[in-house]
Amino acid sequence: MIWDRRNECRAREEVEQLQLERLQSTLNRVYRNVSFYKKRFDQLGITPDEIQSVRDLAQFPLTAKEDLRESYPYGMFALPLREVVRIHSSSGITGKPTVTGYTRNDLQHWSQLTARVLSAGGVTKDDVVQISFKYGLFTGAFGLHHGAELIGASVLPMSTGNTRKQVMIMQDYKTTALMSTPSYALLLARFMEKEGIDPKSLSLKLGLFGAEPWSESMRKEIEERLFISATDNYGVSEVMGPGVSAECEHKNGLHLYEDHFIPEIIDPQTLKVLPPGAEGELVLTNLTKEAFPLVRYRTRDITSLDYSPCPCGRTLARMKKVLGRSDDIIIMKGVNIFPSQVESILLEVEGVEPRYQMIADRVEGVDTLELRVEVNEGVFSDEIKNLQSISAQIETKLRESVGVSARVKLVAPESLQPVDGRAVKVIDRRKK
Ligand code: DLL
Repeated sequence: MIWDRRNECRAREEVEQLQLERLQSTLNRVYRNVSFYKKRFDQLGITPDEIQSVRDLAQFPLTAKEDLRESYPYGMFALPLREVVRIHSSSGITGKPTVTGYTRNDLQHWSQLTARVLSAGGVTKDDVVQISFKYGLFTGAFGLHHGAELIGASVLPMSTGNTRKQVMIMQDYKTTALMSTPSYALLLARFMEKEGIDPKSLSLKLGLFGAEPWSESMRKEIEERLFISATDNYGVSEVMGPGVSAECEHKNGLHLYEDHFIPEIIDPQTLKVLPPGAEGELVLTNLTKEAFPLVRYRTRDITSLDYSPCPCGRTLARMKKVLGRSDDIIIMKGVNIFPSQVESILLEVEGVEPRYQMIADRVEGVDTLELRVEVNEGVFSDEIKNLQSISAQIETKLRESVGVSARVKLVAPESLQPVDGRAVKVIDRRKK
């Protein structure tokens, strides 16, 4: 179902006209109220009035996560805290967290956006939605929670952890839609298999997953093991949280809510804007945010944009499924390794789960790569011979299909600790 037909199905010229008007007002606001932007614009000798078309945005400076860290915590807010009614922050796996604020209007927009996500994923007011994202400073749970209530679904604010209880609630309260990270969905599937619970005995029919990259093979695995239809949704806390883009029933790219965000794809090296279809880094500009609007924010996520019509009727640009962040790619002796490549390999190996962590290090000047992989419960207590054969299989597949040598270390089920319910897939100690 389309939640907001007027805004999700506009003609392209209308989308661009609306974006232009909102962009002019956003640029004026940040120029007046955020000293960081005033300084940047002045240095480049540009003023917000120079915007004549959406494409002129490319003349404006990019904003990076480091800029937000320098203004930590409230330096880049465009309004005084008096006007701010909610504060969230990102987990800060890679340093100090970044802080984001919302006015009352911002929260209303956010709920509308996540209601679009849920509707695109098939949720209606007849559904019982279990939100298994962490409630707290992380944007995931609260953002989706309000959208689900707006739709009129019955919301179970479960948060993360306590898998046994999650499954019990799912059985007893007849959950029909699960919202979580894809890796948590797989963990639930594994738990049910271990406990002899048949997923077909549940009422679950939909899974709306996001907050971390997951491949098509992972989607297939989750759909087959939980007997559900799984869709992807994407968001970034600095620009809003969940509610930036989401897949519809066609599962062919995520519709990006262009009436609230302008997407651009840039070459991460030259920083030049790339044409539709080209793969590069996603850059987002807020169009409606009052408390904390960002101009050309570098997400570091690698994707491409497709403006062709979708059979669902939405006219919004679609972004390709994000398979990795530019800073999650490990480069070993010149070979780029995406976490999604490792995930696909692990899904082919019997006895292990696609729950893993890549650790790159430099020992006496030589780069080393260790791949820690969680094995299934049954396999963990198996003979050493079997474990060795599993490690060897993974090492061979990595060498043959990715072209890198890694030391594979099999670890106990659930021993790789997530942060905010999200798997930490890459640790690069060489960067220190
Ligand atoms: O993860 C917001 C969110 C919550 C989105 C729940 C969807 C569902 P952050 O904590 O700021 O915000 O993390 C943002 O997570 O730059 C991507 O690298 C990654 N990410 C988020 N969604 C997806 C996705 C939330 N669907 C960062 N596919 C982003 C791939 C994703 N990566």
